[in-house]
Amino acid sequence: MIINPVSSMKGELTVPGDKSISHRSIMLGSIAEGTSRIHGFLTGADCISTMSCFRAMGVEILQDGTEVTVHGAGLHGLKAPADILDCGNSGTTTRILSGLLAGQGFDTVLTGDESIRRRPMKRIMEPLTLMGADISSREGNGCAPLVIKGSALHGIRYSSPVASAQVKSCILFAGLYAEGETSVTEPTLSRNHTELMLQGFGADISSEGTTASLRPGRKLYAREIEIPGDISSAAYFLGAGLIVPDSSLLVKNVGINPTRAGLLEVLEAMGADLSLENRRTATGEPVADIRVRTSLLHGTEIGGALIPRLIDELPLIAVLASRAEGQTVIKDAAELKVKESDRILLVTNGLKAMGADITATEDGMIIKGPAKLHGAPIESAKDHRIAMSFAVAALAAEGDTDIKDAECVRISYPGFYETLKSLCG
Ligand code: SPQ
Repeated sequence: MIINPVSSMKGELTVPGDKSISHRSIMLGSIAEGTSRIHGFLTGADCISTMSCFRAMGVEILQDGTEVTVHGAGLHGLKAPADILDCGNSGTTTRILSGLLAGQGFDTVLTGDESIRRRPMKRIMEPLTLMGADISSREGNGCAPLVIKGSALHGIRYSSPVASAQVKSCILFAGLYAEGETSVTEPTLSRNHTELMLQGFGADISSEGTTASLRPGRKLYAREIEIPGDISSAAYFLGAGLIVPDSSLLVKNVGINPTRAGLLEVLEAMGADLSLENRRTATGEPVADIRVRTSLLHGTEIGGALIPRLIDELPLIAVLASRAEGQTVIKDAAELKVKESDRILLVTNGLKAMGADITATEDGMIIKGPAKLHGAPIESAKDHRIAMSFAVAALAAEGDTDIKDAECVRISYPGFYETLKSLCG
């Protein structure tokens, strides 16, 4: 995909539904009693993978674009799938589903694409094993394919070494099937969509600081869910609106859950002309319209508890930092190395190729700006966040940028390039 620079970006847009919330709505809807109606579902490949896995376990799910109806099978109503469950490219599906499957009355095997089969699964295998689960890595390398034999589980108090919503959610889903209370404490708080949605479905769950505790035994009840736009998808348009000259964009209906919205704090710290309008809530999640205008950005420091609140936005932030005045330091973000790709490596290589002054560190990046970016061939390694971040860089660069495997944006944002084009002056 060749992307050319543009002279301005103007207009309004909505972005597709939140990926994390879309996954969880299918998962909880499937094990609830009754019919859940989901509005604004993300039709990206990752969420379709989750839907296919539950259909394979006998759940009736009807989809009409972004409207989805899930006929819940109840907590104990899932059926043994006839085949291996394919999680595609989705770490969220693989990890959370493993927790849910550990306590079923049947065995399963979970796998996914090449990227998924390289991503670390020990982080979920260890706590699940402590709960009494029988889960193993078929190749013995701590990665998928995962073989899960349905077992009797018991609750644990788990102190997670990593701030990860997938690890936390995996354990909480297993906790629904365990005897006794399950609690997970994280080093710093990760996104809390699972906790909010479990509560909405009627589970007995509470949160205090960085600890979430779940007491099993209650049935879950179907509900109506309105999914807000994904802030991780909105991020690319916010970024483009800030670094493309003479721009003004309004991104409507964006989820701004504080455990997800670290990006907004960083943009403000970088001097962005950004405002939040029309604040409201949608099914327990805070939502707003976000307006940005072209801004002279300056460098900042990003680390600590902020990292899990903007982990998926860091490639885009690095792009913005390359156009900002002064130095930006991103630290405590070693998790970037175990996403769909090694995002530290790919961001550093790509931005260097475009003329930026960027150095990879063990747990992040140091970027000195502002650089005059120029077009270059960019390796996305089929990582949707890399492809979209460099599409934004390309708009503010000189000359053509060629993004390899650009179609991988379908994972989280079908129609991304079309929307981008429609806003370019
Ligand atoms: O699902 P997947 O592939 O892990 O997706 C990513 C992404 O960039 O879309 C990460 F690669 O988002 C994760 C996110 O990084 C989605 C997620 C969730 O929905 O619970 C949590 C984060 O991962 P983690 O490992 O920090 O829990």
